[in-house]
Amino acid sequence: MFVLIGCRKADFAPCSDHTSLQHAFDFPIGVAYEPAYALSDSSYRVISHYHFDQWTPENVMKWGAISFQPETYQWTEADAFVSTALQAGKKLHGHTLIWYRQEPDWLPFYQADARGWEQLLRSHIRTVMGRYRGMFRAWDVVNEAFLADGRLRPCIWLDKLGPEYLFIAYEEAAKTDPQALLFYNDFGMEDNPAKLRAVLRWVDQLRARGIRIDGIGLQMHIQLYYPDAARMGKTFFDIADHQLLLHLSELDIAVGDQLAKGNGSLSELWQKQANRYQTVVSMYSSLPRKSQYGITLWGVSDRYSWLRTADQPQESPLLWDDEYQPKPAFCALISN
Ligand code: 9MR
Repeated sequence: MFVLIGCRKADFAPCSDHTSLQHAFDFPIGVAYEPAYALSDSSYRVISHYHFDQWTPENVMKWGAISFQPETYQWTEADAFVSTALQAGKKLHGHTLIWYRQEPDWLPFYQADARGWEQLLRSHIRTVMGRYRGMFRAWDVVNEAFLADGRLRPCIWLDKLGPEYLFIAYEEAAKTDPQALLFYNDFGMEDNPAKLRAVLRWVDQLRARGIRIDGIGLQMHIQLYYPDAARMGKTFFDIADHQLLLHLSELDIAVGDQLAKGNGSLSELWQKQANRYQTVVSMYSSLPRKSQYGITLWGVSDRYSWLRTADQPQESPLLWDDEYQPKPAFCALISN
């Protein structure tokens, strides 16, 4: 295994963002896209179009966002997202069909026997993937199904169908859109061998049953000093060695904890963040080409990051600052 760590420690001088990020890499560079921001904020719109060649819907295609009554769907926003993306020539990464969060409000009250629950699971996957068949490069079929200790996360599907729900989901997805790549997406695996082992064992079980899965999404909501770079690099190669595509699917690098501890000014931490971004991207670039599905940033500007909260008002994990100035992290990536 060959891993490049912290190859460049110099400060990153300010740079312009006239050069498009997507052209700096041999693999797609994606972004989590939120149509509401694009409507109200032209800088958001311009950057997401100019710098990224793949879009993941940050929220608008989650089950709870498209279904307000049992087995009925409200497609307006999802359709608009898909057509905007396709008109702009973007690749589409579907997110997410089955997740224990952002589920429809009606789901816990749904009445059915086990067969009925299986039908519901299958019909949701068929309905959403089928509507956009051939339009998506890939889907996160199931999101966050495993716990840190490698057991399956309690959720309504585990409750109603047992572990079989995971096999049903991938079987239905493969049948519905044979062209789309099928991913399993989760957090924390980059630093948790027990969780990674459990997921890879389950991949083997899927394959033993002839059910297709093509890749793993490591969300990569990471911090400046955690997880350890070498461990992350090892995880990248473990996934590639398992004949799976690797997607760094929700990358952002938080600095808020270091700021709160007084471990540097914001501008010092942003330089460290730039180095850390460069380390992650260098490790990813050293994977075999056939394993590289792409890297997706979980947002454009710090101002809308999901990590920006009342407790962390200065949290700034992304490549553009609140005023849409490119940060050192952008400059590091563009000069990779
Ligand atoms: O970024 C998303 C945020 O806007 C939503 O409020 C949140 C709801 O749970 O989901 C965020 O995205 C999540 C993603 O869909 C799955 N992985 C974790 C992400 C951050 O919570």
